[in-house]
Amino acid sequence: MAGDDVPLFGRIRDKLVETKQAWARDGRALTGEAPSAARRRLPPGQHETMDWPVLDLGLSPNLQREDWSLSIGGAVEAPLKWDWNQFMAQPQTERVSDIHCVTTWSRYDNAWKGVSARRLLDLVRPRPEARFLMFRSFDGYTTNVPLARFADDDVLLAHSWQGEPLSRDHGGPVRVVIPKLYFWKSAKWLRAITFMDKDAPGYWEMRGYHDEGDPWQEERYR
Ligand SMILES: Nc1nc2c(c(=O)[nH]1)N[C@H]1C(S)=C(S)[C@@H](COP(=O)(O)O)O[C@H]1N2
Ligand SMILES: [Mo]
Repeated sequence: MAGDDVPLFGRIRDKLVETKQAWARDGRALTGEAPSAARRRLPPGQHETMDWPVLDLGLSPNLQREDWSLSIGGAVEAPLKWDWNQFMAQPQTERVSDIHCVTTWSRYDNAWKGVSARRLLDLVRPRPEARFLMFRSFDGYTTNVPLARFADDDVLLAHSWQGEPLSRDHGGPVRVVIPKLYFWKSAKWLRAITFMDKDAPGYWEMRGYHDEGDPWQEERYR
């Protein structure tokens, strides 16, 4: 009869309750940490670092500002090409944001200055079919992002970090900064942006990295 199970079930349940009561008495798993502000800021699987690691393919182009230019084309109404002076003549935007690298380090409070993605979009006017972008860099690197991610108001084409010109190692003269995606999406030594109606993988996306790369969803690999 089913009734036979009741005492056994009752005993198991009592044991669980006892254990839980004991944990409550001992304050088990209490860390004494402040409410999880730090954890809300740190995506899953990441740890905070104070320095700023350099990560790239090992070919760090030595570009003088005079030799640098940025071409923007593809599915846009008004393609454009900026040299350094034309780029710097654009309205300048400052943003402070966190870096999250897929290799698990995060670096807080990076002060960037540059031209906002919003400004660029106002000028080139993506066609209705444009849904993705490809960044192309002077070292041959490429990476793709959805247009909706690029259109975020914290996205910059940055030339300065913490009030200083962006160093060659970190992508100077100009790099992309997309704070809400893993840092491999933030192309260094930016050379061109192509708007596309269809998605296409970039350098790491072809090698097993996730297509979108949202650190809060832990979209590291495909
Ligand atoms: N042009 C270019 N951009 C690049 C890369 C690269 O190899 N070439 N590496 C990406 C990767 S994997 C990361 S984690 C970040 C590292 O940027 P940092 O060296 O400034 O930390 O740049 C990204 N942008
Ligand atoms: Mo990376």
